[in-house]
Amino acid sequence: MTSGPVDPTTTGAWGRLTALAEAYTPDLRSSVTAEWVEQQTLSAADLHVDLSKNLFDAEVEAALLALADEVGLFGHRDAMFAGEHINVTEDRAVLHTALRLPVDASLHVDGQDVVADVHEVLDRVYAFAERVRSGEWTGVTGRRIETVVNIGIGGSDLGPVMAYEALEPYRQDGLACRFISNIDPTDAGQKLAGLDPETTLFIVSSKTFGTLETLTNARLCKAWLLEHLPSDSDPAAAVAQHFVAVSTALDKVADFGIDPDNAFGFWDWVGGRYSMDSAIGLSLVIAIGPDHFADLLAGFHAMDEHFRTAPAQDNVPIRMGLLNVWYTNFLDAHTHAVLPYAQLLHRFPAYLQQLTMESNGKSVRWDGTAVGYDTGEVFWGEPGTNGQHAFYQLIHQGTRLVPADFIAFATPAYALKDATPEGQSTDVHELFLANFFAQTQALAFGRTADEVRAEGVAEELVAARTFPGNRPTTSIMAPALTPGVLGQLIALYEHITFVEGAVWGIDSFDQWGVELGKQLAQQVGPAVSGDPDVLDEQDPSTQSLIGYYRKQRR
Ligand code: G6Q
Repeated sequence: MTSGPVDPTTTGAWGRLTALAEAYTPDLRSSVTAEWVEQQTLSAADLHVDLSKNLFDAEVEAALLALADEVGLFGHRDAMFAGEHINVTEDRAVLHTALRLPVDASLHVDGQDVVADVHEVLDRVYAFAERVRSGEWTGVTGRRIETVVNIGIGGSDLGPVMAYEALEPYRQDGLACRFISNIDPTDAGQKLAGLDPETTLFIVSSKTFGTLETLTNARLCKAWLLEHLPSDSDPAAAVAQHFVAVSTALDKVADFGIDPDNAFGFWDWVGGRYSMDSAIGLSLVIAIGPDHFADLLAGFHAMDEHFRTAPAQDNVPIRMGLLNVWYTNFLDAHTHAVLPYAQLLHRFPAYLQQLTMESNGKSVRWDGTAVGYDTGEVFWGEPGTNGQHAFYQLIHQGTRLVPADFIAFATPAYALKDATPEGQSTDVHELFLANFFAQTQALAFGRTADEVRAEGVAEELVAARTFPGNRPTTSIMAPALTPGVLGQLIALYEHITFVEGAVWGIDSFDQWGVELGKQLAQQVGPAVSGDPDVLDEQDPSTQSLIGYYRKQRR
């Protein structure tokens, strides 16, 4: 990286977008024509993406694409794929895309053959997973593993949990995963309850192997294991058979007592929140098997290739990322909803919260200069139709603009028929999808006062029952929620996040706020335990809160 980031507000395109936003009066009822829908429906691998019900027109689209060009988005994208150190504040390459390169690809970065390194670890992960799945790998008493417990937090937890839930139909029977992340002792207490130590395998997943939560939970689990195994079990053999680790700090793994032969590495060029397709996915590989995990990686790679090579106008991550910039910086949106019509994706919004908000929650550009514009929307969501009975009211009729992504699949994981009392049989997935289609329709086109009156609604209720419409949505559909499609969806949002960060000129790959949190807890800890000197060093509010805690604690 030779020159500094472009301040996007100094570009010609930014000025044009400002003027276009001032003059823009959306009317989706008239602008969503068949021709517009055809133009604005894009494909990326297996994803079918309809952008037509967003708030933009051809001029806005052209100005957004010009903005991408003027801020150097395309060069920045190519620099990421080539392994340049675009994570400037940590002086690191950003190469999660290398985790899913096929074995015959070629990429050398900082003197290392990255593809060979990735596949060497992947082969070990697959071989280990097969041993667990087949029952060849046993616990110390010779019984096969039935439960895998992943101990990790943040990027070492959210991806594996989300994908484990999403790919439930692909799991091996008789082999379940549990995930311990929180240092709230309730988490370990609940997840260990009912487990048989003889058939439990723990995976300690931590990039740094220095995270307080994970190391504390790992010690709790080790103590629990040794306490509950038959008393004649050899402790060292028990740890060796029941604990493995995933980390970039293999020396610290050995210090913990885990055999380095049972540790799986990755590299500092994989950010935590971008790591679920590295060895951090070990629990998932054991659950769904190497073949399905390979399909997941192929899905990621297909989206990478689309992002890397598709012309900007047809490039789904570029178009969606630029629309998010338009909403954030020109139409004053502050949040972005992701609404999967797929119960199996119930942890997807939580996963995206970390991906997007940890990446783009920054207020200086990568050279340290302050941004003079908003960055990083608040991402949130829940599966439909549950959300419809909760917060959709605000999206339909509230005062705030909430752009939303709706996600649905043509074929369901479970095909169930409902037999009505009248003897009719209904495909429940069609009832479900009818909601998906109807919601984006209602959000876009609303219901005018005249339409409400025509239904015979009393005049004094017409205003409350009128829907303004022009609420923007993107519809993302795919044939089914397969491992490959899940990989495509995750990579889509990784690259949307990249596009937004590139326009804003920020470093989307550091997380100094997270690091601060890790330090602060260590600093306050002794005060909580009653150290008067450390308590004295705290601010008055913290002293008072700790005082309350110490009086109330039973
Ligand atoms: C991710 C973040 C953060 C991280 C966790 C766990 O990008 O840096 O969520 O993943 O703090 O860190 P370790 O994997 O090092 O334990």
